[in-house]
Amino acid sequence: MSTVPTISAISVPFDLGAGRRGASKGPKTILQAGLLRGLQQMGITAEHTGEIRLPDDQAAPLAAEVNHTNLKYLAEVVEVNTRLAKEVSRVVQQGHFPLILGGDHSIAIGTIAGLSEHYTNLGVIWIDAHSDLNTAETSPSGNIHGMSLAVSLGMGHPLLTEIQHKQPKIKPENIVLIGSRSLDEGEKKLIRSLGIKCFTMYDIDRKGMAHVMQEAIDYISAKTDGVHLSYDVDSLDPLEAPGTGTTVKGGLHFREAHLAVEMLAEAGIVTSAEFVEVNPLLDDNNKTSHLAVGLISSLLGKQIL
Ligand code: Z70
Ligand code: MN
Ligand code: MN
Ligand code: MN
Repeated sequence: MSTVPTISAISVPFDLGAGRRGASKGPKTILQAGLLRGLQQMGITAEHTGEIRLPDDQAAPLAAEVNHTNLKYLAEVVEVNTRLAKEVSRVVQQGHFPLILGGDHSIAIGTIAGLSEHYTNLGVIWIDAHSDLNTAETSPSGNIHGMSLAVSLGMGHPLLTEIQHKQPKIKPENIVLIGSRSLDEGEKKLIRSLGIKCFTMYDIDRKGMAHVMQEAIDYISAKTDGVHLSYDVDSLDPLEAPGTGTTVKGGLHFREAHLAVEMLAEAGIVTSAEFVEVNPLLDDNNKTSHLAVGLISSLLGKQIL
């Protein structure tokens, strides 16, 4: 018997937070790659609670009201994340483990908003080539998937930071960034000024992934009452994960990416997770969707022997 709680997978087929379309097809291909069957074979009870959908008719009035900002698709991002926050909160209330399948990384706004209702010191492990710490003022693109961590810290448009009312949702000292290698100037300033723990690719090469993960686990488990893993597949090297919208070379190898989640499984600290930015339109034979299934399985306890 597994000690893992019941997993409630939530699909978020949304990609308007990203610069290119296709991540909305991620949840379906991850499920088609055999996610639930694989978890059930591990002895885990896993269910799919359904999709968070964006109604085309409801976003329009809000869009008219906010279209003066340089935040692309703000109204749609607000709508989908408001719905996601409620669903994530419901799943936690039920005592299940929320497993969110993206979708672009803007959906971390709703995930973390929903989680924050249940934790006073939520830890966040953010595995990503990027830090997603831009605001409207620092963003080079206007794409909200590059702002989701800043929003969760209470920085950004009030329509985003006030989802689920409590703001900020997380504290800078409860965040760990892992795999960073493409940071904008404003993001670097913020990481330094807030003292956010950041393990860049330099640190991973210098110390090794096992060392970095142990430091990250010790750092975050000392002061948090829950840990959310936000896993952007563009943290991996493009050779391993070609199916994502913003590939950055020099990323995590297959083995490092798996070791990270295997060590988290061993530590037993993760209370929720999301896997984002899988873009099947850019993929090679669903390689990236299968990779995501492997990472999720390892996170939830799958071992080699
Ligand atoms: C850049 C921006 C980003 C993901 C790209 C890129 C952000 N820093 N995030 N892909 N997942 O536009 O803000
Ligand atoms: Mn139940
Ligand atoms: Mn990201
Ligand atoms: Mn990224």
